[in-house]
Amino acid sequence: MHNEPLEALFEEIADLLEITGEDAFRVNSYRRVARNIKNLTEDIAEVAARGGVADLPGVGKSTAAKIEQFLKSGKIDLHEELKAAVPRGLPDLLKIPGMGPKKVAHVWKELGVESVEDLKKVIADGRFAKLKGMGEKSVKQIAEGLEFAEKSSDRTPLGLAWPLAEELAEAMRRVKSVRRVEIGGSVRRGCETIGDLDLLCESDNGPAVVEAFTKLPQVRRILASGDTKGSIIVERRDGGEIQADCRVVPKASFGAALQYFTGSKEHNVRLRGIAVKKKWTLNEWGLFDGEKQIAGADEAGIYKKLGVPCVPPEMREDRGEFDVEGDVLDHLITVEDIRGDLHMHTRASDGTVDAATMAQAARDLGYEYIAITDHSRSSAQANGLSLDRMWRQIEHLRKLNEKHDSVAILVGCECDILADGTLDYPDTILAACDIVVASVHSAMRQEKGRITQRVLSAMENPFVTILGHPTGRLINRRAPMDLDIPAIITKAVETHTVLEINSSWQRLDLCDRYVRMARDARAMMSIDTDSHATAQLAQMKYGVATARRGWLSARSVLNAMPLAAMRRWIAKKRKNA
Ligand code: DGT
Ligand code: CA
Ligand code: CA
Ligand code: ZN
Repeated sequence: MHNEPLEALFEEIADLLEITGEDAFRVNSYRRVARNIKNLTEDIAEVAARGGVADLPGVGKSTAAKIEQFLKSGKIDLHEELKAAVPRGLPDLLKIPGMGPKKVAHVWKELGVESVEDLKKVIADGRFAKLKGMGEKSVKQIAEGLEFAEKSSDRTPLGLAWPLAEELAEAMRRVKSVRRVEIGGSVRRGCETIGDLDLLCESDNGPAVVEAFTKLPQVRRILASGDTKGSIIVERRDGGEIQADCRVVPKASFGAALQYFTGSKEHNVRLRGIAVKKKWTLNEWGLFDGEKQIAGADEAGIYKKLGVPCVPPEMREDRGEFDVEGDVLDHLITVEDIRGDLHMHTRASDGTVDAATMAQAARDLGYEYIAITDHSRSSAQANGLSLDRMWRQIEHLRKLNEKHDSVAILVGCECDILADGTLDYPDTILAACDIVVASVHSAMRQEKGRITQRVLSAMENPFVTILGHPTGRLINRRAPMDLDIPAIITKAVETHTVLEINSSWQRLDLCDRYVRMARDARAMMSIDTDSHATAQLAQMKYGVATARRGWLSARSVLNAMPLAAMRRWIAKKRKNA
């Protein structure tokens, strides 16, 4: 797929143009092209092959030529020229929350800032704050953003890492002499970000397997190539890169190696401790009583022999998993438990297809029901629906539901929680919906007491079913809101309000630790994709992985309930209206 790197390239061109002071019209035209490429359902290379590039919305002759050049050479001249005209470290500043292209240009021209290091200096010595047009608030925000950017690493989000790991595993499965391939490490544990990919191959011919691994078409660079282990750098879908390790193990040790290289390190330390107490040793080759191997060919056999439950990978974090009751493991939520998706957008607001298309895609996934939850009127940047348009949307969705008998379409909205804690739609509209997702999209930097109170008061509304992406964080890009999470969880239980696990891999919000807290408090949760296109419905597995990391059982997931039970659950809160 060429779309994502090309989208990123056009975005970067727009950023660089803006930094160099190009007029807004030209900058925006590149941003529009980037967005259109992102929303394509077909690979841009295929569009080009059938001569369709010039017909794409917003693409004129010169842009079409740039796309053709990219497809031929992976580069665009304008991009190269712009990069040469702007200091190398400058685009990095754009990654700092609060630093848009205009501000970057400003500090570059006025203070000679050419890198993140330079920016830190001028913030520390106070010159940044004295700059014309820099409000006290934005200086504070940028200083905080800088701190966040330092902490949020270059780890790869799960949504980019997991498909890539599967692609590599699939390729290795086709290698002769490889009998079995499994993904280990943090991907198998479903962690929200990934340091590197870990693959295990069962084979008796290590060198041949390692050689095949280092010759995969995905390889950008080879880091190491030994008799039983290879390390490579592969390209990510977004143009970035990530390391992948491949280890070759014999059949008798495959389970032990899989257990060892799945981790986490902390979980493994505990497990080894349990073995030591029995006077055994556990390592990546097996479980041993003296010289004798007593387990190791399969993973479950090791746990069994040690007398502890076979903990699912997502729970292997040394968070009490060895003392877990069997019941927790029996009911741990799976993707198959999911019966519907309760948060998604259509073309009516900022989605890419209409509700009928979404319903069709949901049916193909085997869902019983979906809720269409487009944005409310204050989300202007997301084309939120005015009162008028929302009334018509309700009517439209009701009719559509009557026509569709294979998937129940619930009428919903994603209603903004405004800065003062009131809701963006009057109760008349909310009452006319079957389901309401309430979310914060603005004024996210209010201080803790205020923003918590704001969310709590929205949860009091009897028509608010689900609190959407509760903390508002974007992984590696935006810090969570400063919320009192225990207070939110308590209120959720008290008011019969559902807490969302937003499955979009950019969000995964609530995160695993908060899911665990909510679960322990017996709050109800929903796992939704917040899809803006049909393909995004498949992101459900990231939310489910997060739920499993929070030990969530299917019984505490609203959209694991059959339709009628789910409706009853929603109705219970509404009775208080
Ligand atoms: P990552 O890659 O940072 O997202 O996290 P992991 O968990 O995939 O870590 P990684 O790739 O360094 O190692 C994979 C697994 O191998 C890790 O979860 C546990 C195991 N492992 C690696 N190094 C050690 C070690 O020094 N001691 C122990 N007990 N286990 C280790
Ligand atoms: Ca790893
Ligand atoms: Ca590794
Ligand atoms: Zn939202």
